Formats: sequence, C-alpha cells, structure tokens
Amino acid sequence: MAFSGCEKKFNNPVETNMAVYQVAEVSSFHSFSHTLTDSIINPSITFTSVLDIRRVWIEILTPGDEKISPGAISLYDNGSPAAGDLVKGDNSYSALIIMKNEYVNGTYLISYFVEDKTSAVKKVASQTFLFDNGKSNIAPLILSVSAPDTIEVKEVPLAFIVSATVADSNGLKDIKEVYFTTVKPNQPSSGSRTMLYDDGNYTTNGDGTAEDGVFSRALSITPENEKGTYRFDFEAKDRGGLGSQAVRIYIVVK
Ligand SMILES: [Ca+2]
Ligand SMILES: [Ca+2]
Repeated sequence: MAFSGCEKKFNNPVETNMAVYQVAEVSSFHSFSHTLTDSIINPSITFTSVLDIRRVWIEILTPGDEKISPGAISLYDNGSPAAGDLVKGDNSYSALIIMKNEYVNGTYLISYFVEDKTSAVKKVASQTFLFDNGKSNIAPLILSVSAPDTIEVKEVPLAFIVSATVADSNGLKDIKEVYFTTVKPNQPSSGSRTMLYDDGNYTTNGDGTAEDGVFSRALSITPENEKGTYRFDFEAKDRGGLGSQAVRIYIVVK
C-alpha cells in the first residue's frame, strides 16, 4: 500500500488577492502513515495571517470526480492529534483523512476552501496526488459486444447503438474507459478512439442504465458513407493502466 508519484512541494494559491489571509504553504505527501488495510493522509495548509479566517475545509475528488465524503472535511489549527495538527495556533490547519483501500487507484484532487469573517468563501489552493490502494490490479474484461451485423442505409441517415458489457475484478469504478477503433472498407485503421458511455444517457449515448457495466454509444451512418465491411475493435482500460483483450466485430454496410 503506497502513495506514488507524489507532487513536488506544492504551493499554488489561487484567488487570494482580495483576502487578508494569504496562503503560505500547502502540504505535500512525501510522507504518510499507513495501516494494514487503510492509508492515512495529512493535508494541511498554512496561512501568513489568520485574523479574518472563520473556517477552513477541503473537498477530495476521486479520479471519477466524486467526493470521497459527502460533506466538507474540516481542517483545524487546534493542536489536536486527531486532526494531525502538531501545534495549536501556528496558522497551519490540518486534518487526518483515511484513504480506504476500497478507493479506486488514480489521481485524486484536493481543493482547499476558506470562509472569512464576512462569510465570503474562496477556494484558495488545490493539489493532486496519486493513490495506490495496494490491491493487486486485475485487467478489465469485455464480456460481450452488442452491435448490428448488417446495416442497410437507404435515403436517410440510420441510427444504431453499439454496446460493450465490461467487468473488472476491482469493481466497475476501476474501469476508466471503454472505446472502439474502426477500420473502414479498404482503408488502414484510423487509430482514433470513439468512447462508449455508462452514464444512463439514452438520448445522447444510447445507454439505458447508468453504472451497470454496459457501455454504449449511439452512432449514425448516412447514405454517403462508404459501403462495405467495417471492422470495430473494442477495448477497455482500468485506472491502474491495464487493458482488456480487444474484441473484434464486423458490421456490413449495404
Ligand atoms: Ca482492474
Ligand atoms: Ca449502462
């Protein structure tokens, strides 16, 4: 269980020009403690002055842009070991955060917020870190692909849906992306990827149910598209960087 590829000493205050408080330093994760099952991070932020600060907190977003906890995570300058704060009143605010080993691998984003005594709230800094949950990673698997065998295009564009059912032993949230590449009749592969979505947006992407492991894409073909056999290679990649075996299908356009 380890954090890897930590950011360098990080110090990127933003939007502090109007405030009395100024960010002096933001923590970096060169050192961390960990237990057998979970890891602990100790984000902290130090200000040059705290006279007009009422409250300091952070939000942590997962690689999937979800908060790791529903509410704000308060930072304290109270000298409390429970907050990982070493010295009370030294203008450095801290928290101890448990990074559970069920969290997905990847880059997490911490945003630091301050509310001042006029109740104005500002995001004052942010940082990213790479989290390795210590579980052995297993490559995703494309279980099946659904697509028409043959499409007959008449006068008007024809819409159709392709979808891939994908599994990952580390959980569906470990799946970073599912895509296909195509080879048109009598042409080399373009290599460009078309993403499939598991967002439940049927209108835009043709996906019936969000987060069920079925990744979909609505496509359309016009009478102007070349007739012949199109090759589709579907692949999935997980957040640990492992890829599935490609699944190849052919669609005949008449
Ligand atoms: Ca995996
Ligand atoms: Ca779906």
